[in-house]
Amino acid sequence: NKTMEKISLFTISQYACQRRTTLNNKNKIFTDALEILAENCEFNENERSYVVFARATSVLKSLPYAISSMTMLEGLPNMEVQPRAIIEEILEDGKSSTVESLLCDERYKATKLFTSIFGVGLKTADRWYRLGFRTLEEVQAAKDLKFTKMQKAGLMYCEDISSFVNKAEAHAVGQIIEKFVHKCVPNATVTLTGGFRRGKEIGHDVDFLITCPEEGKEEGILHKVHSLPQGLLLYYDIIESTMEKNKIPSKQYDVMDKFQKCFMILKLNNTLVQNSDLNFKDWKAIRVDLVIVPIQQYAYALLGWSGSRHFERDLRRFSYHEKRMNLDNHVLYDKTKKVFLTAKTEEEIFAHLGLEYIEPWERNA
Ligand code: DCP
Ligand code: MG
Repeated sequence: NKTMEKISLFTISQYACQRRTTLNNKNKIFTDALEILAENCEFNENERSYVVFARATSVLKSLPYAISSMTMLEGLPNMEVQPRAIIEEILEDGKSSTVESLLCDERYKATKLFTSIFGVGLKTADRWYRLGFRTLEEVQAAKDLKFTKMQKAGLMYCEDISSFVNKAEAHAVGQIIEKFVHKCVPNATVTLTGGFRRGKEIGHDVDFLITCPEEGKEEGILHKVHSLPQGLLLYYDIIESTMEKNKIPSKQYDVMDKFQKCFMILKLNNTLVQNSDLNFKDWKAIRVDLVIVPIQQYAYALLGWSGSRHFERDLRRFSYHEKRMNLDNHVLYDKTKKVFLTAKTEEEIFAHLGLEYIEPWERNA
């Protein structure tokens, strides 16, 4: 066992896409703390520090053993001064005072609460904070706040949505979506992706990719969502595709893709939910994302939507810096050979990049 540890110390890559990271996290006490700090950097739009905390977190998640002393960090990649200081604090006191005080910080708490609402991003959260709001009750009671249609729905169902979706609920939603899609196009396929594909027990939403064997047949599906059984569709917003043919992925970390998609809130019946007023109801509002993918881009879309976010970020970074290739959710472009590399499966994409295949449940980086 000790030999195994020594070997892994020297072979751990700085890239998450060259590590196998299951949900069996042996360093949760550290990664929970570091993730809070990373999140706060995102709130402050401090990209540089965000990356430092996120990379250290991800390395710790991949270790097959628990860190129990500072010397065990030697030889590990991405362990910079800021995360090291936090790890040291936790090793000494069992907790980090920096994290403890952040958890009591007014702005952090409000930003966390507000951005948890569907339709509320950093800009809105910050505006509400500067207007003096600290709770959702205050926001909802405010006389002259204007909400978008999305935010109204987000606020209306915030209790259900923030309570997380479990696996059984995700599968039940999958059956509803599949039935609807097959009514539109009988041989279309619906694939559960996102965190649930990585084996997670809970998620903040349920993500599905929809594709058809014959290119083009998938195009009309989303505009029929209103034909879902009466009352199930609590909210939906269709984003039209902005795809261009033979577009070379421009930016290194282009997170938003150009597929047609639908952000919705579905009513899932027959699940008992207890609300904060201690009343029970027999349905739950669930956030669902549907993504429409042309078959030639399916492998890239599946790889891109399976996450984790950090795994995706490092896949793109690895492609760009180590292979001179640009990767996004649509294509892979080889800048040396000046060609687009086609792929039918995720395995082929890893092979194009010269990477060992990493299974979805090993991408919890
Ligand atoms: N993703 C992407 N491009 C987008 C949106 C998401 O590449 N425009 C990727 C990154 C995520 C995955 O798709 O890992 C799914 O997004 P989620 O935000 O739903 O994240 P998860 O499903 O991983 O986590 P959660 O359990 O919070 O839903
Ligand atoms: Mg998800």
